[in-house]
Amino acid sequence: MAAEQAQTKIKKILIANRGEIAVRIIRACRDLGIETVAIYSEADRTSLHVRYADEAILIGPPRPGESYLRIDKILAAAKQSGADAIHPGYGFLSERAEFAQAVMDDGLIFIGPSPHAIATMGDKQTARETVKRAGVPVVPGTDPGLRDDDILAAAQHIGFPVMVKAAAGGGGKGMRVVYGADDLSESLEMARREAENAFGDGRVYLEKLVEGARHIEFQVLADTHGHTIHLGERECSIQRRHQKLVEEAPSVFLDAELRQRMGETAIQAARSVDYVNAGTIEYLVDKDKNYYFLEMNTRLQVEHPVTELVTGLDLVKEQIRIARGRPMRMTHSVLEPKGWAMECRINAEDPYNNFLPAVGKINTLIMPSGPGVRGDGGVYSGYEITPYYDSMIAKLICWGDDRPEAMLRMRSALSEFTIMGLKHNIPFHLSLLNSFSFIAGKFDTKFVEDRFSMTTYEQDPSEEELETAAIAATLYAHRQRQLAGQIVGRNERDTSNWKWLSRWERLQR
Ligand code: MV4
Repeated sequence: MAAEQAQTKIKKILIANRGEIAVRIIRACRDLGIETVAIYSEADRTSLHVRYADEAILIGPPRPGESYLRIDKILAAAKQSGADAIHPGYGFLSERAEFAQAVMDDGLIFIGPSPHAIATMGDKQTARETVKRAGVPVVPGTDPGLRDDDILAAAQHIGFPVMVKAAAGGGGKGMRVVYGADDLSESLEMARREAENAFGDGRVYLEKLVEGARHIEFQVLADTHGHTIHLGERECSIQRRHQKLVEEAPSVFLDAELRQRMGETAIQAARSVDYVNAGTIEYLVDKDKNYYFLEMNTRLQVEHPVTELVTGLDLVKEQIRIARGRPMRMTHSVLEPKGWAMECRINAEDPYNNFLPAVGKINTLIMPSGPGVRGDGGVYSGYEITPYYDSMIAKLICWGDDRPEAMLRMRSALSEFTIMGLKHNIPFHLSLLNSFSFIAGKFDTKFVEDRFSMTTYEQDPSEEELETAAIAATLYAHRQRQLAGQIVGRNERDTSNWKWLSRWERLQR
């Protein structure tokens, strides 16, 4: 996008999305005095985004392919309503270059990056090449399209274990770990076939396997006046099958020096595609704190509120400001995050039954509140959860002065949160917050799948875990003393690790 682009008026925004993110965008528009147009499918007639927008247009049947993914219907709704800009939210069409292009071709403003940036970062291989050229560290590996004997030579040079990845892949699809030369050719064969079936593109390449890694991402923001800044990191390692469950900011794993380096690298990566608007640079960070670029997400993310709570910014308002061609208000890349924020994704799924998605009516919904507690939701008492869309129905985001306070507020808020009528994952979050490893900040992307159980207490934390947990406990006990007379966790009937930790702390003095 040209830096000298004229400032543009935005009076009415069409939100090409549904649920909590559509509601979130409507709220930012209200602050800015911008009118809103919701689109909805037949399954969403009674959804909150429809009720909250100034106008709402029915665009088709429940299935996304017939409604929220229909570019033609969305553009027709924009024309009908006289909207001058479209916000895509996340998911659906948000990372489709042809959608961004079609919006612009119709003379509308796409609130997001250029089609070129979306397309470049959407292909893993071009993304890897582009950021590598800009000096961004990527995992050691090969180019795609090599012959098997060249790949074998490369694997031996890199060292096993290696990972075979699909060039067109992403989000964990078409990946395969190879532990030795004997398994390589068979794995390549299978990966190519899988990639051909899934993406119509069978190109694969190798990377060194990064083991025990954390997933840490940096929020970036860039305007059309040449300013690119980062807003610090989000720790996203608590996930299951590539679905994030908890995110926090900052990450316990980064110190100021590493944060500085990773932040500057994130800015370089964004600049390498002349990025404009809000985006995220995803990194893998290994045990030795080496970091590698993984992907760039060219959209606003689900977990953006944790960054908002530690920076005090409204990222959706910043996105709109940038789309209007206005310069950013904060042009310094050094923005000290304040305190700690944590987000739990509240999903309609059964954590006791392999996280099976749940459908049905929410009979009763009580959202928690209180100091430092934010609930971003798209549902209400009486709302019917259908099988057509994502199982995430709300996000609970808590802020505290430090990590223990953020966790305490989260525990308290989760215990108030009431959803009746269908299965949900609040019990998962409560037991996670009671886990020594989680309290101690000792986890990686394999933690939930490999080492966490909702039904077994971690009775024997390692010395290292105990030590870190004890530091958390010390801060916790300190806060308890500050709040003299106030009873924390009254409703908690179990012998929670938090209580245990505070007893342990008292024994120390
Ligand atoms: C990796 C990796 C280890 N080594 N690449 C998963 C999703 C895709 N975007 C990249 N992914 C990974 N790539 C190398 N060379 C481990 C993962 C990975 C992962 C990454 C981020 C968040 C969660 C993950 C869960 C499993 C595996």
